[in-house]
Amino acid sequence: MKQPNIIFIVADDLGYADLGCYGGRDAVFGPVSPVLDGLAAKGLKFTQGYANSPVCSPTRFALMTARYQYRLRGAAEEPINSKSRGSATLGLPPEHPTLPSLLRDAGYRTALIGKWHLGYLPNFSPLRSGYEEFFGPTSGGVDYFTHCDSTGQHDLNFGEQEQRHEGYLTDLLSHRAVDYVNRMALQPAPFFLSLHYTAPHWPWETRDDASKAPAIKDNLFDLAGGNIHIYRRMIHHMDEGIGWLMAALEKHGIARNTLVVFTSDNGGERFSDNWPLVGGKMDLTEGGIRVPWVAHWPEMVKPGGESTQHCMTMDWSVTLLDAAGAATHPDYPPDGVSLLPVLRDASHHFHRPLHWRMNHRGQRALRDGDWKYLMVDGNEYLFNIPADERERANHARLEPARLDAMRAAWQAWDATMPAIPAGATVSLGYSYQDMPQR
Ligand SMILES: [Ca+2]
Repeated sequence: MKQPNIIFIVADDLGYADLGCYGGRDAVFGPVSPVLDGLAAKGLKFTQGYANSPVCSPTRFALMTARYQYRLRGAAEEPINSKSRGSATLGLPPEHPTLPSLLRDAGYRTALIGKWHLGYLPNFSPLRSGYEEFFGPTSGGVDYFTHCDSTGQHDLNFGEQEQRHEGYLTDLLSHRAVDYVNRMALQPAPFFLSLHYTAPHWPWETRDDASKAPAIKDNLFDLAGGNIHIYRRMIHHMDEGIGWLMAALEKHGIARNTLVVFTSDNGGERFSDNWPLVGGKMDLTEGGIRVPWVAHWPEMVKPGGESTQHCMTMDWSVTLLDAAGAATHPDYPPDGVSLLPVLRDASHHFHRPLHWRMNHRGQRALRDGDWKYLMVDGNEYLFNIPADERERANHARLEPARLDAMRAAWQAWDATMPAIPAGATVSLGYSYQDMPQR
């Protein structure tokens, strides 16, 4: 079969139920995500898919390397923050094979349009890690209009050069993605486009909120701003852009053999809807890690499918390589497992234990079959996820043998990973003092 084009779309801090197709409510203006809902209806939707981490940059390390992020020092930052500027260690090492470098070596044209968040110049950049083109911010969050990061530094780049543009970032990224498809459609080689939106990450600005930018400039966490209406509109702007992108694929007659995958890098933040899950960004409860996974690929994926296959970000990296017929690097064997059999047949299932750990609050988690072992602040929990997705009914005392077995399994996995390094940082945007918790 001809190698498919691949478009991998990542939303930033989008929660499990923010999209209509995952049970999200309509906004006052109507459906929040009609384009993505349509892709799910015409493609395959995963209901038990996870992010490799409940926070930005660690998940992105896993996406790029197809391995547990704990293997790399930079991924121990929760997340990489602006103090990492100039660091020679806190980033994705250029010599490490990556999803884009392996696809490029298999004949693909490659581009990252959107957020990088895997280390700063002069040591790290998308162009040094397999992308031929890059347009976007390199830090964890920027204002949608000034394109400045939390330190006030302008952070919109073309390749390795700073480049200033007028406009709302979500739209700039969407237009640039359409332009990329228009250019690549004329070439014989297949393409791999990573479209990593910053939406719907703070600050809370819609396309019509340019006047808010000056006040937000020194507080990108935007603790006095936002509401669910603004938040839903931000998602809608991204959804519109994905609609423009799909229209470009149709116009060039290449939609049929283009694999489009959509997900989020971690669970939802303060305005997101994670129902019925508990917790959010930074948490290993389901709300922090369970995310939407939609795959649209008419050539391969039958419409209307739904899969309960357990999977996490790095599995998708392997899946894309598998779909492209690209090899992994023998010195860097993947921890991820290909989901291509599930894309071919939504009823296909395989056993897939998934592990996480966080420096923040000493969190540990193992999802194995129906069960989940969780540790937070030294407290242990055992949940039957299909029966209790909300993780309120703790079986730890009821089933000590299962608890012991799952703890031992987590520890056996952890022993295969480097320890959390001394000096690894945890960065929180706000605390209980800023916002009441449940
Ligand atoms: Ca994020």
